[in-house]
Amino acid sequence: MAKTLPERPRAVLVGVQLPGVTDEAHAADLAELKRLVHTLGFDAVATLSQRRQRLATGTVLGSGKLKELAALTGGTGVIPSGAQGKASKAREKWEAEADANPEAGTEASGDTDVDAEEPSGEDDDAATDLDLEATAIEPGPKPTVVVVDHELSPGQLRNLERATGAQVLDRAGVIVDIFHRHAKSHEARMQVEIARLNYLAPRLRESSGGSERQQGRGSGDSAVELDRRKIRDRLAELREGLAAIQKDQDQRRYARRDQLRVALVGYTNAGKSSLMRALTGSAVLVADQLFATLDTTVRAMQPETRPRILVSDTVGFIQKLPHDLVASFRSTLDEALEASLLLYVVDASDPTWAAQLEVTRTVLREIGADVVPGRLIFNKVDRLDAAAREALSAAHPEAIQLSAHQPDDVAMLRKQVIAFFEASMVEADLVIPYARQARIGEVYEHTTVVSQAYDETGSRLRVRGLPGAIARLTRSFQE
Ligand SMILES: Nc1nc2c(ncn2[C@@H]2O[C@H](COP(=O)(O)OP(=O)(O)OP(=O)(O)O)[C@@H](O)[C@H]2O)c(=O)[nH]1
Ligand SMILES: [Mg+2]
Repeated sequence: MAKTLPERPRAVLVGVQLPGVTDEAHAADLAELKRLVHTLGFDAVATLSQRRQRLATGTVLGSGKLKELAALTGGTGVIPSGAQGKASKAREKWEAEADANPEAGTEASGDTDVDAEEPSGEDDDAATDLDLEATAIEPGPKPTVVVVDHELSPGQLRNLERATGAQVLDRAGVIVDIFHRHAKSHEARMQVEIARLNYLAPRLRESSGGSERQQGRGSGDSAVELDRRKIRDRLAELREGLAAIQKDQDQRRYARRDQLRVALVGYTNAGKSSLMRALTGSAVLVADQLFATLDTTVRAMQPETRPRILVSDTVGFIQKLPHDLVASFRSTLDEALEASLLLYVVDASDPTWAAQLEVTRTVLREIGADVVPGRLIFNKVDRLDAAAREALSAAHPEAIQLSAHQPDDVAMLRKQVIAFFEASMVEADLVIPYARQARIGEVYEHTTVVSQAYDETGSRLRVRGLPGAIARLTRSFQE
């Protein structure tokens, strides 16, 4: 779907293995970052990894490793001290204040700033820095992008850019950019723009052209301040627009409240959209990339049941999802909150599936959706051998194993979903007065009609449905 660009930018990945992070978890983190970077359209041509007690405050990496990184990208490997460094620190301080109080913080001056150069010793303890591997790089032009697997402060980001001469992105920045590219609906685009502006605002700086800088820092800061104000206005505008859309959706959701709803939730790339397609016959996007889906789609399960069962496809999760993004997709996830059944879709062929499931559970717990009944679905078992499948069912006998690509498996899942709803249904009698026969369709929409008889008051229906739906129908026909 994405156009192939003539030349993909080359990127170096940077990761620090902190105490308590196992080799496997660290490697999996970097492998996932590589996929994210690839989804964004870059080629990851080298990975620089270092074991440290903590992230270096100035540049994440120790000075030796930083030089190694700069050698790959053609940078100096040091953070220039002096005017530029000071200005940057001043801005950093000012921005930190502005973050704490968005309405204030224009008057900070650079006079009392310390040098931007990282204090030697403390963060550069050679004894605690271990090179995990020699840096191998694929042959070709010098990489122009550095992607760090940690959240960078605006100051760290700038220091790294100065030292490497490359464009620097952190993990959150990569994810925000992917969301920005993949958002399709008006709503998703607004949500992503809010997250993006929130992410970018503290990272704003004057253009590196130098003209502003020559005019003195004061004018540079006010240019930034102007941009900031624009961002604040735009954010207010977006929030207003979003609130209007969401009101609309709340109404639509309210209209669906009596329907049987099941939501597909899980880590990105687990196969949610594939299952959505298979269960509903809808043409939602399926792609071997991260965050292919950003919009919630709701479709009736096919072949259609009476009453219909609605299936929703939702945005995928990832570890270290930027907080703003989670917040902005909260309304999308309301879909999951309102479902009567959650299908936790797991890519069983991914060795890190358990950690991925934990991430999913954590986010859903945060929005309060953990009280919704759920079933664990091991997808992609076509990639497992018999022994692995057996081990999986021994450890998780309650889970459903399937492949979204296997029609028989999907038919079995459909039956299980129907059985779930059947189990929570009750039988009741509804009397529809002759004067209200025109609305009899509502009964068929929300319940299964077992039998129908007529008497002097109207038609008498024996129905099966969810207790809530039956209560509402009874009330509505009595009024
Ligand atoms: N082998 C195999 N591949 C599968 C299966 N289900 C999905 N896939 C593949 O996995 C990739 C991701 O599938 P999607 O359905 O887009 O995953 P998703 O969970 O919707 O991902 P996001 O929308 O990015 O969160 C695609 O390349 C699918 O073809 C399966 O059962 N077996
Ligand atoms: Mg999807």
